[in-house]
Amino acid sequence: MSILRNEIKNNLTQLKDEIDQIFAGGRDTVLSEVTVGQVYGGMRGLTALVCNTSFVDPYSGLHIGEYTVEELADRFPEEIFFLLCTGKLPGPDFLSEFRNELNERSGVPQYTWDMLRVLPKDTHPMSMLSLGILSMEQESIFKKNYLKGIAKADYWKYTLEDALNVIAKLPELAAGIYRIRFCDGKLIARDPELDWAANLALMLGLPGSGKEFANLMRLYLVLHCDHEGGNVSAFTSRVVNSALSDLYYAISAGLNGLAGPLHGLANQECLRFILAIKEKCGDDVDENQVKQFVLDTLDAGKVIPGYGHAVLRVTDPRFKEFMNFGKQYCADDACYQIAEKLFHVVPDILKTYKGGKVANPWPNVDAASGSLLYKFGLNQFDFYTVLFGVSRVLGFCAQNILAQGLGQPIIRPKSVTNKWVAEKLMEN
Ligand code: NMX
Ligand code: MLT
Repeated sequence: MSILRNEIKNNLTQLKDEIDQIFAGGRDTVLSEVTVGQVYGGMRGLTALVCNTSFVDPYSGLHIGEYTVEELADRFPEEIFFLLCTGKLPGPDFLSEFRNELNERSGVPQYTWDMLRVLPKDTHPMSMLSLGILSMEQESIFKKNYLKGIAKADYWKYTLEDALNVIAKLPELAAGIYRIRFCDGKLIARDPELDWAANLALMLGLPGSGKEFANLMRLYLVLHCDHEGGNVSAFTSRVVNSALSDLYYAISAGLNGLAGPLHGLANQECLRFILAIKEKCGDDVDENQVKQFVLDTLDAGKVIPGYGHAVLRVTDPRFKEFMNFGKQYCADDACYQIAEKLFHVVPDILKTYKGGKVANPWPNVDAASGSLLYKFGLNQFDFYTVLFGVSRVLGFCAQNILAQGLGQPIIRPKSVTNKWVAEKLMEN
């Protein structure tokens, strides 16, 4: 942990210097103007946040530090967490130090399991994940120390403690939710010799899952880790933590946002969509049939899951990485092939749909991942967003650690009424 903590400290020093220079260069410089359309339109395109863990370029996608998705796809999620927090990839000693750290902090409390086991049988796994994290809130190191009195400059250190405690328990918690909700409820013990993703793969206990599935989990947990600061879940988590609600509250809140079908739940919707095509048209469905299915879906007033994005204006590089994995391991799989066919037909349809209103007709991260999980026997779609959540917690943690380290204030933008806007228009 000392390697990580020292490097976060160095990163914070550098970020603070950069901010000092920015402020010296013009604290009052206008970065972005806001239109009436943006105020009523989900603040799309409004530049009003700083997030130093990652950046999404509309045309080249996610960048973490200096790296693109393509450059990070072979890494371990643990290394990505280090990168999110420090701006650089770790040296050779980090992984073993971090594994020891997580081993020491692992172990979901019995009261969390007891609580999860008494929930109604049809509770959504995302509710279970969010509740599972929230149930451990009273363990927060930040909260305990805040009550005793700590210096603002040290908030990030206690936030880091909470982050490590949650990250250590996450694979166990997620896999346990799967076993309780969809299997016989018997939990599988973690293996202290394995990495974070391989442990998750092990504890899910899918019959016949081997190295390839562990590799898919590793890729999955890398690709979903962070997507700058304005996406629903990360922003929610940051807003909650900005009130100094500890990370357990902030993570649970962020996960609640991720559970929406326009955000993280789209991955389960994508597989449902693919299976509906398969059921209607069979395994050998041709592109014309896929096209018709898409048009019928749009005519019914529904969105095409896995397509479109608030920021991206190209095919999501994360989608490309999943498709590359699929080409290698699932090329003959009917669901993977339907995902490919959708990629061939959907963008052209969305380009002209609603008079070209869809800002981005290209696939996002969710369009392919479900078909790969399904191929490996993970056929409970309700569980897919939990995997997204396990990975995205890395981003929530890193964003909040850095924000605390930079002493960022409570987030509280100004809202106005229709009357106020109308009067403003009259003035112009
Ligand atoms: N299928 C049909 N219509 C769409 C789609 C789509 N995939 N994407 C956008 N539109 C519509 C959108 O509903 C809106 O229509 P209206 O004005 O009638 O309400 C219009 O196009 C303009 O929306 P955009 O500005 O293109 O998109 P916005 O930034 O508001 O929303 C998404 C972005 C991602 C919410 C939207 O593209 C969508 O609903 N996609 C499908 C769901 C999805 O894949 N979500 C996952 C996103 C990634 N993630 O994991 O979080
Ligand atoms: C994400 O990964 O959070 C999604 O692509 C949504 C977003 O960035 O708005």
